[in-house]
Amino acid sequence: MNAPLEFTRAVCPHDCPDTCAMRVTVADGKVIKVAGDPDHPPTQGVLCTKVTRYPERVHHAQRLTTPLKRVGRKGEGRFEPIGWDEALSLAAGRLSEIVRREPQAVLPYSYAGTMGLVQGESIAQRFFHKLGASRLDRTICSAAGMAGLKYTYGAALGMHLEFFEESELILIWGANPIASSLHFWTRAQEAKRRGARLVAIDPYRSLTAEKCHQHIALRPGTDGAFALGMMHVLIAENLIDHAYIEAHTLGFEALKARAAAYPPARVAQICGVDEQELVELARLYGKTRKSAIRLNYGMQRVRGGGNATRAIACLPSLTGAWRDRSGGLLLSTSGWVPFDTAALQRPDLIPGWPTELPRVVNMNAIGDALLHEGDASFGPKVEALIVYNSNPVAVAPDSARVAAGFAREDLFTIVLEHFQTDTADYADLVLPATTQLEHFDVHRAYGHTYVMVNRPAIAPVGQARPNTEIFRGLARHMGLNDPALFESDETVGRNALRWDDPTLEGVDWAQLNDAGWAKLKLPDAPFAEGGFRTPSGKCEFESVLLAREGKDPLPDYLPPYESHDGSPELAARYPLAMISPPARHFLNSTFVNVDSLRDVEHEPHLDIHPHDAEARGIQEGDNVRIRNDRGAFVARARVTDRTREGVVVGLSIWWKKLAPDGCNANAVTSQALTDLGASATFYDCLVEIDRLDV
Ligand SMILES: Nc1nc2c(c(=O)[nH]1)N[C@H]1C(S)=C(S)[C@@H](COP(=O)(O)OP(=O)(O)OC[C@H]3O[C@@H](n4cnc5c(=O)[nH]c(N)nc54)[C@H](O)[C@@H]3O)O[C@H]1N2
Ligand SMILES: Nc1nc2c(c(=O)[nH]1)N[C@H]1C(S)=C(S)[C@@H](COP(=O)(O)OP(=O)(O)OC[C@H]3O[C@@H](n4cnc5c(=O)[nH]c(N)nc54)[C@H](O)[C@@H]3O)O[C@H]1N2
Ligand code: SF4
Ligand SMILES: [Mo]
Repeated sequence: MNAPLEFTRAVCPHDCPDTCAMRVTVADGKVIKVAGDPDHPPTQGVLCTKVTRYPERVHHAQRLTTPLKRVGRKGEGRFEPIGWDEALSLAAGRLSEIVRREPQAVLPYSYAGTMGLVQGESIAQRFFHKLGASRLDRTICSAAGMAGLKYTYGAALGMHLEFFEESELILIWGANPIASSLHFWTRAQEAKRRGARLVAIDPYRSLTAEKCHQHIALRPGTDGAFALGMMHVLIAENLIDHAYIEAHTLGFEALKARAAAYPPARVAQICGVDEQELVELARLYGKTRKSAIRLNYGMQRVRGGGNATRAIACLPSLTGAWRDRSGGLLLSTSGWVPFDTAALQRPDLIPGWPTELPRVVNMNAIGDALLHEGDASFGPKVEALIVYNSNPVAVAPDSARVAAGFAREDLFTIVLEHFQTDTADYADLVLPATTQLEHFDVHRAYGHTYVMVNRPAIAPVGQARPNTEIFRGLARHMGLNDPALFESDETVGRNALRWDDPTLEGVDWAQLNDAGWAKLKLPDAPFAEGGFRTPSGKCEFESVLLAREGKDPLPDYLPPYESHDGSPELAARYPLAMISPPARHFLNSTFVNVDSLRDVEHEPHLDIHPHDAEARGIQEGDNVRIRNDRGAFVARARVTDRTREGVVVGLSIWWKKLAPDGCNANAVTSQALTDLGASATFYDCLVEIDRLDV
């Protein structure tokens, strides 16, 4: 007899701008199907391929179901099951001993394995704050772009997803929405059907770029110059909105002088693009009223990523594109959400608050941090590391250093996970965590303007526990008794939002829980009448805050650290620029162990231009070694003009232990940081390639 079906509303937890509403079908306590909710406007009833396979991930034979204690060497992956009580006592004992001597020797490491506000940084942060642990700067993804927006608009604010359908021109810039933001792509296609022109600006002919009317393949890391070149043309040809500039911007004369230094001929040379193509794009942009930019994070993973974001963010304010709801720019909408960070994370629990705060460690330099012996400027050596919602041994740059750090025998490492990842292999203790379908959460999005609630659809698999419950358990075993550490998930979630904010007018907690989502009340065209959140209230071409910090207040082009312009000697040894953007069927390193998805991606590939391949005797299907001074990894060559000459592309991020040589693209990426935001520079990476004779 068929088991009765149950249905639950859930939210896709992944680090993706779309934050879809899901409907989960359960039979006999097992998830049998997840589908997109047809009633949620951004989702429109559709999930991406990856998440459609959620039941396979949740009920995977290799889900971690009990706490595990390491019995082999670090990295070897040999563990034996232990009970929760034993695991928590063991962890509490070690952590208490370290905290008594030096609280800052404890370091959390986490990112966006789940974007949930509750299972992300709520009880976890409160716990680390209470201990006085080191703080982590969570900058691995978007910090340069976020800083660029902050200095220019005052916050991470942008256009509504929905109105791209009405745009007449869409620049899809450093973005590959077919892979990484499907629900934006649906809108772009609708715009295309209505006659809009789509232009991709990307060094690689991505799945998206090949479906646009035009593809401008600039060199990686040269977007700042490209945007300044567009400004040059817009200003020289008077394709700008003087009234908008006068009323709603700051520093036009200074920006004009800066853009004057970027004539199209110079820019064409920097970017490796056709001069005429740049000029014509600028004209088209200036003359089209409803012109929209879908910027995404692919263009800011380089040294000048923050400045480039600023330069691009100035464009719609120069042309007055903001006047229409279908004009402007979208990088992130997260700043619209009335999010109460202090209530959620309780920084006031820090013992020295607010004057004596623990040191901050930038997550992009986790390799160096773990290998540091400690000194006056770095602070104490890291002795305990607690990893949740992240897989740093696979995703963090300069992987050999990261793995060496994790391999330290005197480092006590706890990993909260669904699976035995590359990182979990280095743990002393692995603690099994619930997935989104097993716990409660509240979500905001960075690609649309809804807040959402996720309800558990099934009981925890095995002995898995929500992150919050694990941190509560650690706190209890350490004898901590602050009530803030023991609040329920529902209470934490409710307090994550500022309910008195006008954007939530007419919505209350009960209603949000019941409906599953609520749209924030926002103007259709956010900056039609100005209203930027900068110190001046204007779009700051010339940034008041940057000037105050003693930095260049105007956007500029900074060549990549690793490029022919930025480091000619290095470029002589390592002439190819490598970028490693996401593979369509993985989400960062999540899903790599889901067989049906890994089967589609098949094996690690490296796309290389025919000229570069020929110069190295490489043919389609050859195994190649990609190397630089930091390390090397192996992939199967695909000889293709999808990539421009001088640029190689390794779609990512493979689990190292599922790759043929136990390495992935992060073997060669660097720990250097961006100009603004101290973000990662994954796509600022020179390499050389050799054919392997096998
Ligand atoms: N399927 C899938 N979806 C994902 C993810 C995933 O791993 N897989 N990851 C999620 C996460 S965490 C994020 S942050 C987003 C990332 O998604 P996006 O923000 O779209 O960023 P990327 O995919 O890194 O890069 C997008 C495009 O930028 C191009 N690019 C690289 N360097 C440059 C450059 O210097 N200039 C320009 N103009 N373009 C450049 C790349 O070739 C790529 O096609 O996607 C999210 N969605
Ligand atoms: N070479 C290269 N490297 C990159 C990038 C790139 O483009 N190229 N992209 C970078 C970017 S943009 C990002 S955002 C980072 C992403 O890096 P991460 O944030 O580390 O993302 P994932 O690799 O998806 O790993 C998330 C892990 O969290 C676990 N997880 C999910 N939900 C939960 C939960 O509720 N509880 C617990 N305890 N665990 C959970 C998952 O099982 C998964 O193993 O990678 C970066 N690394
Ligand atoms: S990964 Fe993105 S597109 Fe896919 S279901 Fe989740 S939110 Fe939607
Ligand atoms: Mo990301």
